[in-house]
Amino acid sequence: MKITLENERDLKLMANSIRSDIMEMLVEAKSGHSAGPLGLAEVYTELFFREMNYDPKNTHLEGRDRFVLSNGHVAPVLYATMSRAGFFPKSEIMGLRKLGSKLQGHPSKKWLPGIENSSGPLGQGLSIACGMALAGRLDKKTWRVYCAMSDGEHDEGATWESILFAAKYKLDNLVAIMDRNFIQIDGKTEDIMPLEPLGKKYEAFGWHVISVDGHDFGALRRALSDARGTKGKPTMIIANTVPGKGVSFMEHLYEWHGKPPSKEQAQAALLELANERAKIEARTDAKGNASGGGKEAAAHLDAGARKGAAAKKS
Ligand SMILES: Cc1ncc(C[n+]2csc(CCOP(=O)(O)OP(=O)(O)O)c2C)c(N)n1
Ligand SMILES: [Mg+2]
Repeated sequence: MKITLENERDLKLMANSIRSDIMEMLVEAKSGHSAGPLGLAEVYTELFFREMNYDPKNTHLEGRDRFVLSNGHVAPVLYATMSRAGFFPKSEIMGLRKLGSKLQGHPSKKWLPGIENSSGPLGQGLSIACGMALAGRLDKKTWRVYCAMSDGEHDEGATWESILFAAKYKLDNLVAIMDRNFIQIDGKTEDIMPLEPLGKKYEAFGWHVISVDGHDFGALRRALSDARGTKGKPTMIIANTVPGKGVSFMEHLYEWHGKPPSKEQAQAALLELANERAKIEARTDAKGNASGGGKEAAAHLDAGARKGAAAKKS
């Protein structure tokens, strides 16, 4: 059964837990990507704990929505989210990048149930998502396709071919969510290969475009609902995110694109995330509840950021 979180406070706690998991996985693996995954915690929480229809225990469920990850290097955020969502036990996340593990450095559908497409080479996900969306339409299915992409992979020509294709076939069962964090592997996107005005380019190609703060659950919710109601066009949600979000010494720096934290840096990051968690926990929601619903999810919120304090001593 899918775990659904409706309460903003529970969603924020989940994103915070996912960030802590990412730091724990990366310091254990001693390699991997920090900035992109940290910046995507809210987007993945919104997609997996509110928006998409799926069953983590029945990954071949015919009517499931299809999640296609294009920028496979952000695997840590996907794995942390999937383990919290119940696809596999949290204890397995420490297998990241280890030989024989389900959690390869880039997601592999061969090894991890629930992965729809293997990824790593950038610029391929949108074309895979287009094919799935067209197939779903031809088969008169009601499931939708969610394609997670990055800004840097717009340097790949194949991305633009699939943008054309999706518009031509009016794939309104397809929504792409772009991690617009303005960084790529070795610099800022606008220095390496300027992309702006990116939203206008998509519009000119025939897409419905929505630009949102990628850390705002309300805005993400509205954008996804807008996409569901849009007919005759694919939708691009440009999620403006802060790379490295939540770990102050990583934020906005492309140098953290593909680097894991050292042991000391991970301890500092986990402490910062634990402090943020305490602040979220202290807040009440609009209705004055300390926490609404999300009991099953709360069971998953055990280790994660709470380990921050413990990490201080090791
Ligand atoms: C086809 C291809 N070319 C190059 C790479 C190497 N590469 C891995 S990540 C990356 C940067 C892409 O930018 P973006 O996805 O925006 O990175 P982020 O925001 O996560 O730092 C590059 C060039 C790749 N994976 N695939
Ligand atoms: Mg980027």
